Amino acid sequence: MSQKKSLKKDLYKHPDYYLMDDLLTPEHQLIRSTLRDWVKAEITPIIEDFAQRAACPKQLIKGLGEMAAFGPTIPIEYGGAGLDYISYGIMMQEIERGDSGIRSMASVQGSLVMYPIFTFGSEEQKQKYLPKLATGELIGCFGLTEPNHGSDPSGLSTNIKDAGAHFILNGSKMWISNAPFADIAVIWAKNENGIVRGVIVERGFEGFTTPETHGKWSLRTSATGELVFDNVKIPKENILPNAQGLKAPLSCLNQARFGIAWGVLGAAMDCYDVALRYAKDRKQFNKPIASFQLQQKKLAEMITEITKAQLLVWRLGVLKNEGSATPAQISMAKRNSVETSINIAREARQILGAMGITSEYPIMRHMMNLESVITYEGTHDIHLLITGMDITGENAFGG
Ligand code: TGC
Ligand code: FAD
Repeated sequence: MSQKKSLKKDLYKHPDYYLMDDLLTPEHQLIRSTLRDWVKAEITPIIEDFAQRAACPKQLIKGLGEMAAFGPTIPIEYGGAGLDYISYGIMMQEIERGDSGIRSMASVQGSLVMYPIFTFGSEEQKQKYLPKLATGELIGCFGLTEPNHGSDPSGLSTNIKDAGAHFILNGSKMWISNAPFADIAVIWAKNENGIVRGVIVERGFEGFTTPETHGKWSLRTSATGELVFDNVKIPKENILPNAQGLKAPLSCLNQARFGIAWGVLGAAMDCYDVALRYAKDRKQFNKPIASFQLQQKKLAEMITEITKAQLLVWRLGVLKNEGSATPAQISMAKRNSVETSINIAREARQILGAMGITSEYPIMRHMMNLESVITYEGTHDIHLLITGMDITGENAFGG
């Protein structure tokens, strides 16, 4: 794989219009500056090249582990960093400032693989998998979505049957991040009674394959694939003993959606930061384009929306630390942050004119990435319906 590095200087400095830094502890600020330096040194110089080639920069895995980006809130005794949720949010924000595909790799590992093993797993499963997942020695993926069930996972048809000495798993999953190279997969399947259970499937189990999905114009640095189970024998000790029902996988989504709500604002701030600098520098009609009212309107609206979203995710972080954040509050933040970010990316791209469509600048890559983020972990529409149901008490999902 190419190790081609760009010589461009990464000048990123995050906007902080309402002095949000005053709300962070010195530890939060240290985490942020450490991650930021790492992103500038390791992600920025290579990411455009990998995105152009639709390749996953797996060499970043070790560093992500060293930065504690895998499972930062998991207790230290299991290899995690034992940090609070604002630290987790800050980490995802810095990484996604670099690239949403790399943040995906980290948030799937921490929120969708380590979290369910930590929350629903046996002590043996925690000891066996969590420390290796924390360092990146093992990479995991999370299989909920199926070819015929995306927004409505309750209809999933992947199934496990008790065969005495072991379980037998059949079915398939689609659109799974990290699938093509994951060492383990946390899979959600129905048992004979139609109850959703979680199982840990290891690469190498006979009948388990992970074909890669090609041709994505979005999230090109993240490897996506299918998971196919053809009479796969699952050892009894690989079932998650404490996960029963759809609530278990949906509760994992809360963790990942929280990370996304913070994370995508990193992409938005990068777009704003680049566009502001470009607008001050670029002259047309003998004046910097930043002096034109139409460009100021774009930039002023961007910083307003970023500031509102920063406040919202910070408050959500406080509620999450207190253990009182509701799934519906997390949905609102995921939806708001992604909408804010995708709109900012689109406006920032226009400020750069033709330069905005090139890989000289990160904006078009962020913009394309966000088209996945607005769909995965619950689509934009689904999160709106979750808010609608929460405030009215009426379920508008149908079914
Ligand atoms: P519903 O009857 O509402 O719920 C079933 C049970 O689950 C509970 N529940 C939740 N619990 C915790 N957290 C949540 N977020 C929860 N949402 C629901 C609910 O209270 C109920 O509990 P109980 O005790 O009554 O049994 O289920 P439903 O079938 O009507 O569906 C509701 C809906 C549509 C909101 C849900 O299915 C949904 O969220 N759909 C979207 C699917 C989705 O987000 N998929 C994501 C797949 S993973 C992914 O995209 C990874 S991207 C990775 C990357 O970053 O690269
Ligand atoms: P559908 O559910 O078919 O929805 C299509 C459209 O219909 C959407 O606009 C939706 O909002 C709308 N719609 C659906 N139901 C309703 C309704 N009741 N009312 C109004 N509108 C509705 N999944 C995993 O399990 N693990 C992963 O690691 C993972 N990674 C992913 C990575 C990428 C790059 C992508 C793109 C997806 C990934 N997903 C993953 C899958 C993702 O969670 C699903 O794509 C998502 O939940 C939506 O499902 P769907 O694509 O089948 O769309």
